[in-house]
Amino acid sequence: MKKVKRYLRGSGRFFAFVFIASVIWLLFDMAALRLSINDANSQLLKERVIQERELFRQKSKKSEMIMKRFKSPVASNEEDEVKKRWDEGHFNVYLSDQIPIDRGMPDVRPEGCAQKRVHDNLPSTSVIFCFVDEVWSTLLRSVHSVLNRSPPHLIEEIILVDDFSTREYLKEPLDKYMSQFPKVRILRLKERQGLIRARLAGAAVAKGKVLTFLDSHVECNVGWLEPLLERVCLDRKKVPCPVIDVISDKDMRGVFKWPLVFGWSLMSPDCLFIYFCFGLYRCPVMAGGLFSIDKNYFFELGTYDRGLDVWGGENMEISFKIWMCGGEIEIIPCSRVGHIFRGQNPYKFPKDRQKTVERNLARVAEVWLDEYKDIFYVNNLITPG
Ligand SMILES: [Mn+2]
Repeated sequence: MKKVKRYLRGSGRFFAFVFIASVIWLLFDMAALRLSINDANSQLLKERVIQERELFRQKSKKSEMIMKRFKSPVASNEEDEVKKRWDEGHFNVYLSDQIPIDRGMPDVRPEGCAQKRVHDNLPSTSVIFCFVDEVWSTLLRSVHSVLNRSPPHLIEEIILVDDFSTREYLKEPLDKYMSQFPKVRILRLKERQGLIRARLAGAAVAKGKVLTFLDSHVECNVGWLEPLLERVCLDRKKVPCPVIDVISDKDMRGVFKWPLVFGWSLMSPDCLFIYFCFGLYRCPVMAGGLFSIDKNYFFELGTYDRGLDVWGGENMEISFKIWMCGGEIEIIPCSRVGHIFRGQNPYKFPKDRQKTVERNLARVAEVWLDEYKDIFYVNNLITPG
């Protein structure tokens, strides 16, 4: 006892006080966290997972039959049709049109995601899809996957930004089709703006507390939204991205290579450490197509650079801004969104594609890379200015 008392003299007393205060603080924190997690929401998600499995069982048969037919040698007339329609979207449009727009999907989340509890006070989000001349069936499948696989109270609205499409079915027929869904709004741009400014037009009218940007040729899987919103809810400067299925998610994270080209790379040991502790990957840069961000934080960052044209470099720009302005980019393994990867951009660039992308990248390098911009120019072989 005397020994203990000796330790509690002088600075020992101070450390004992700090220790006890920290323990009490930790207990309070844990109690608060426990209170903020509501069983009702977790129950809701569990029920949806069961429904999804049932839907998958019922609807996947048809999709599987169609897919199987395409894996085996298809009839020559079908092959002709596939080729004929390929250029409409630079993927198998003929096949896409035959697959149900609300097909079931297997739950591909890692084990443990289904058991995770969901926060009670998640913010609602505006989901923003930008498109130009998107294929009808893929656009609809993207929208239906959000409507069917998100808790309605977390979806403030779905904003479809039409970047001056030319295809007739994307005009009145699309308006008519979407009028059945009160949460879906269509925003028509008066002239071609490109992905970057189209996203900004969507963000400008969005009402949700969080913005979720998605490509218009995706399929969201069960439970995709909650883990993204949870990260933003915990820290408004976190910018979570779902795992983009098709790409191996096991050990990959987004990185950039010179000259500012996006790629996937194996995780370094420090990243693996974070993954094992927190169940998420931190990335230097995002792929760009799919992410959630707190709306106010997006505007605080100065949104995207409006001077970037059409497509290219915007993912680098927003990523550098996020990391350099106190934020973090994370990939959340429990959130899964499938995406059609196409060999090339299916739409036209108003000017030369390569020049547009190069100009965008140079702009990003000039603004954000300081002395490292030289590495960019050396690798890109374009002259500054
Ligand atoms: Mn895409």
